[in-house]
Parts: sequence; structure tokens; C-alpha cells
Amino acid sequence: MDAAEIAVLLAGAALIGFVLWYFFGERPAVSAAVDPSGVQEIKITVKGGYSPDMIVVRQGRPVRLDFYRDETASCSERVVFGDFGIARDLPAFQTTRIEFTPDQPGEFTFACGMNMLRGKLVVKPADGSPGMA
Ligand SMILES: [Cu+2]
Repeated sequence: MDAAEIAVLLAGAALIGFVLWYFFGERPAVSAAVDPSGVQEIKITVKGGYSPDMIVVRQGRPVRLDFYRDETASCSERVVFGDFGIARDLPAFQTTRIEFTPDQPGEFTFACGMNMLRGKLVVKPADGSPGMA
């Protein structure tokens, strides 16, 4: 092998690594900020996906999710929190507020209406309950 072939191999390996990371890698989880009234707030940008797509909150406190839909692609026109019985239309270039209080710890998926775009809400057990992380 000459240097050019080695360079091509390395570039190919880097590309494969990037693709694996892009589709399967763990995204950083983002913890909600708590406002003075105790509401856990987070802003989520909707554009070909949810950003952030992993949100960490505490059980038993109200959660306020502000979804800003930064596109008109029909895929993202609806967001569904199946575990919470919430399905909401997201008008383009507007912020849609969704509020609820998670009363169970666990991991809950949210998704677009076709279940293609996905995000995860991680509810940590309330302070003082067993198994607190
Ligand atoms: Cu979709």
C-alpha cells in the first residue's frame, strides 16, 4: 500500500466512525433549569429532530417544555408524549408550550406524529425516594 491508499482507508474509517456516532451515539443529556416558582423549564428546537433530544427532569415537579419549531417540514408538525397522553400540534416558527407533572420516574419517549423523530424525557426519582440517582 502506498501513502494515498492508506489515506483513503483512514478517511473511510473516520467516515464510518462518524456515521455510527451520528446515528447510534449517546447524545448529551440536558437537565431542565428550575425557575423561581419551581417549574422545570427547557427550550427545545424542532428542526429535523429535537434539540436537545434527551431531557432530564425530576419527578413530582411541574415541567414546562417550550418547543420552537424552526421548519415547515410536515414530519415535525405534531409532537406526542404517549406516556402522558399528550399530543400537540407545533405551528412552524412558533413556540408551543407543553406543561405537565411527571409523577413516575423512568424514561419516556416523545416523538413526532409518525414516530420518526424521537427524543427522550428522563424523569429522575424525587429527592428522598429510594433509588435516587
Ligand atoms: Cu414525522
